[in-house]
Amino acid sequence: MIKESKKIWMDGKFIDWADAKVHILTHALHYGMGVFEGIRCYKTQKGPAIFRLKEHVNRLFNSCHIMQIEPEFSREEIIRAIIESVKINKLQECYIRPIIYIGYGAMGLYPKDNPIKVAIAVWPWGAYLGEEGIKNGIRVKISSFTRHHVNITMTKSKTCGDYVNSILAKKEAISCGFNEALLLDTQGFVVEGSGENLFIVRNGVLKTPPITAVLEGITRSSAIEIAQREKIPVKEDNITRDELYIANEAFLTGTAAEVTPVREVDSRVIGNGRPGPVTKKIQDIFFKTVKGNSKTYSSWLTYI
Ligand code: PPE
Repeated sequence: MIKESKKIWMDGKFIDWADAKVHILTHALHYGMGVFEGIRCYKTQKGPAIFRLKEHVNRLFNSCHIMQIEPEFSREEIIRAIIESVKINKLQECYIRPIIYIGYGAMGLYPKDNPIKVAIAVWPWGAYLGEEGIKNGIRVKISSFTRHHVNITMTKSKTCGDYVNSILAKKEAISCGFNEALLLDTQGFVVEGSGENLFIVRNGVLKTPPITAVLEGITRSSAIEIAQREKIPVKEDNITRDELYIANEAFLTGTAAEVTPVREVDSRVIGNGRPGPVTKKIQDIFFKTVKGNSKTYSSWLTYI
């Protein structure tokens, strides 16, 4: 169960957690037309700090632009509301979920004049794939479900409805005894997890799929920047399933998943079955950064 906090921001006002409700005929609930973000706020010595807030809000507005959803709030207003949400709930560490969606009005697939609603909820959320997963790695399964094609649902938007595909993949992976699913694109290349980007290490090169069929992950771009600064060669290129099987290392990145090593894919051990040196280095710098212990990437944090 979710850990409840006190207040949720809805269309400009803070509402008690229990009262933050929508009508059953809310358009987005039926057809999935809404966009959202996932952002984390970490405890630091200087108080709570939000990781890459501006980048997340920019992606939220890009999602709106792609989906032709026009919120009544500006980027600056949403940024302020996110900061206020963390403050008012008095949380040192939390996950932040802004959502912009088509509200109650007409039903049917042409919601021309329905209101565009905005909400921001925050709650404490621990390691998405488990503390044990972060430490020792997780076991993943290649999904029987294919990832979105850019001309089916556009993958640079974080659209609510897209996640039906993720839920199907995740449920399948878990029912087969794995921790997470990895999806192939329509061409058959390995592209991403149900809610994470993928990296592999082979012969000293860090490789990640290009951003065609995957979400332009903010943790992904942070990991790339960290690797480049550490002089680890990075290549964006297609990855095949068998290349993943013989990788020396693999890991997943995401706001929720942070940097989680992969120790097994389809019952094949990756490397020596333990998080490898490149994974550990990126993971270590990532956690130092988000916890406010890195000068190099201090501009990535917004202190509350
Ligand atoms: N791919 C997908 C499909 C995805 O949903 C996410 C984030 C990522 C990649 C990584 O992107 P980024 O967070 O910018 O590094 N998934 C969010 C939703 C998780 C959930 O279960 O809800 C997240 O991590 O917040």
